[in-house]
Amino acid sequence: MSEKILVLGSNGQIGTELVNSLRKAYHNDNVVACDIRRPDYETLHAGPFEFVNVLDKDNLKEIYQKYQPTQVYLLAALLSATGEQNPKLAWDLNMNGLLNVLDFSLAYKTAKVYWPSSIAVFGPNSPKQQTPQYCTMDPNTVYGISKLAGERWCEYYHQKYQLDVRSIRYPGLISWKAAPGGGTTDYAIHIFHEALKKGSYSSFLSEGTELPMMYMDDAIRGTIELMDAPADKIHIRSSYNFAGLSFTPEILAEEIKKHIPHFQLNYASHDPRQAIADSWPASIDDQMAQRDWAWKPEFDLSKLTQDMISNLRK
Ligand code: AKB
Repeated sequence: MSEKILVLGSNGQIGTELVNSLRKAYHNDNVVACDIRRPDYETLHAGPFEFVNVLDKDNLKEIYQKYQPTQVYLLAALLSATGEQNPKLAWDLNMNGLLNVLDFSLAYKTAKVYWPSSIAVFGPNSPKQQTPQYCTMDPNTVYGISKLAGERWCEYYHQKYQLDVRSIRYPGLISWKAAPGGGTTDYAIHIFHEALKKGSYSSFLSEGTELPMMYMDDAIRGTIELMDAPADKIHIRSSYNFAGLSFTPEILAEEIKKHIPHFQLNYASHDPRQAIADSWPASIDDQMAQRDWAWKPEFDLSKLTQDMISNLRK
């Protein structure tokens, strides 16, 4: 069967790279980039693009009718830091966007749906180190609350209606192609840009703040591997824990210094993102992703740093 894939929220940090990878795998014409904003020139001219607002049911219906998608990736969301600035909008977009897509995917018999969750589903009472798949979850950001509720909806649609919906709890994603979208982990991207531009960076997260992170190449490969896995291997229909590496700002700075010896890291005081980071895990136990679909990251800190710096220098 030939695939027709919709990527909703295609202009963001993940969407930009996911569309490229899916177009390589499934041919440009079969992957429809969809966003409320016009994409960059390359994405726009490489394959189909549609203006889509996931909160507009008429708009979504038109797109499902036109393309009859076999796979839908829903990436449109407000992240942790921007979500705190506009909690009601974050809830509306993250929750009603998901419910709309789950409903239309059922109605139009979409074979597979992908929706990202996040380490933000964990909270201050979740275990900090090697946070397991199942444990206390008490998120205290609207983003985390919407992701946890979304996970429950995904499992519900799978159990009640047999919708093949799959999901990953992303850690902070590090990439150079597209700008990050208002998250708590964004310091780990800004630091590279500022190191190259100014030779110094003032981190909004404090020394010792250890968070789970992953290079975008690993995240995209893992996402496509999960979507390609046979349905009977997918035992978790809420969302999979998914690990790459963990580091603190000072550990990352030491690695950057190997390439930019004069680089200096400073710390800004009193940033609201610190409280969010403090409520999140430091590292993640992803043994279920390893077991079910053979997940294995390829980028350690040294490889990630080298790749970021060489690409940003170009
Ligand atoms: C954020 O910081 O909000 C995101 C995430 C971890 O989901 N990068």
